Amino acid sequence: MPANYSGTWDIVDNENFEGYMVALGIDFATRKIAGMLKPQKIVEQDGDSFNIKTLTSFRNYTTSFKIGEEFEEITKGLDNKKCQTTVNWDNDKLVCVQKGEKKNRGWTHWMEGDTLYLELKCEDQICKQTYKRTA
Ligand code: YOG
Repeated sequence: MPANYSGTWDIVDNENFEGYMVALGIDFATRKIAGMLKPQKIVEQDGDSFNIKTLTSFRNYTTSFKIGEEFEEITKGLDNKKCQTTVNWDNDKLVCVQKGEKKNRGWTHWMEGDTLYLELKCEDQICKQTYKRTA
């Protein structure tokens, strides 16, 4: 049985989001707005099938995937790039690789009780986010 990430999660910590956004090539004005946001994640999971919504007052972003199946991800409303994306289990961690223009791009999720962790990486930057379950 894989871990179940389903739930509603609110951000409580966001370390080096600025560096991650710079690495993605996000312009200054957009970074200033984005840096103020308090994203909420809504995860719907059925076994190896996922729908992850990242919701904010500025923009929303949704991705759907099945574990181990590469798909074309368009990061619409983020840096607007095309990636060949694959998400795999590493024990109970979710490990995403986003192949595309940017080197070393991807993210990892893991859970400890009612805390959800997310590390986002791009090139030499790592952003560390922490979320608490609210539903
Ligand atoms: O999540 O890949 O949970 O997709 C990363 C924002 C700000 C837009 C959000 C809107 C990167 C302007 C998605 C922020 C910054 C700044 C919320 C993170 C880019 C543009 C939509 C992500 C995964 C894992 C699932």
